[in-house]
Amino acid sequence: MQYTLECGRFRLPLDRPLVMGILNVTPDSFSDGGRFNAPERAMAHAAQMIADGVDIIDIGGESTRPGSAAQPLDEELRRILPVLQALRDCGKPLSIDTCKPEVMRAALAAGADMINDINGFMADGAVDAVRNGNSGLCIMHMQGDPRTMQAAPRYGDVVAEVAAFLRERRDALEAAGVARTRLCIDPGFGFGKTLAHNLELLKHIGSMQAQLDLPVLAGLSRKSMLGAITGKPVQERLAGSVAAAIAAVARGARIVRVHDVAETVDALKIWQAVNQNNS
Ligand code: HH2
Repeated sequence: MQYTLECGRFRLPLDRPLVMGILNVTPDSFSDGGRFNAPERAMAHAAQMIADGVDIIDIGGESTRPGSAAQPLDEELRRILPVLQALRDCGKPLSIDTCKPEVMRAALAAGADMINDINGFMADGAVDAVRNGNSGLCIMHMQGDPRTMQAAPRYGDVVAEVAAFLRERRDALEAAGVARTRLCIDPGFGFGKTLAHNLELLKHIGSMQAQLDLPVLAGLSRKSMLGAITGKPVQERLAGSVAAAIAAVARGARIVRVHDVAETVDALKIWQAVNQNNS
């Protein structure tokens, strides 16, 4: 299936897998908290990601790692807006990772190209905040909330339940007037899921994408499911993260959200070269 993602100032053909680079401007994100929260350091990190071949930059001002607390609105805006403004003309689409409708509105007014909502635009006012214009929208599934989601994730059929949620949110956004070409979906790896749930979802990316007729974005980078498989702490999950990105793309994912852009871009180039020469 050929997809194109409307993404604010950009139209992104998804005929090759795209790399969304993570720019966390938080003091407490699970793998890089505190490293890029000063605006100059965030800018330098963004410049490096661009040099490394990133396709979309995802700016986050609130950590959503398991157990993290929500940020006050003012603080999230204070973290995000200067970086968004400074990067506005960097030539790459800028995504904002937020669940708050007020942050969505402010970010779009300041020129963000995409909104990435781990809460699937469920907050009161979230759909209204994004319905106009042509920003890209990523709808993610999460069971529970970041404070409690890893306590006891439970599903009857994880793939069917995640797909049903994403379908309901797709339909809600479309009913509000959002064109389908603005949407992508994300099963939300690690967001209220055990290792077995995550693996089941990873295996079914292709069928979910076909059923919902929307491109899948997959975020596996450095996550604890990789630690559970390899036994490695968060700083030693580079190889696992690259392998997971390739596994997701091989199952059909069109966008991968990663910390390690250079390594992922190289791995995807190899994967693509081999795939283009299938005989
Ligand atoms: N994962 C994280 C945050 N946002 N958005 C999408 N669409 N998909 C994901 O899998 C996803 C996401 C968590 O990772 P990270 O940003 O590195 O950490 P933190 O939430 O601690 O800032």
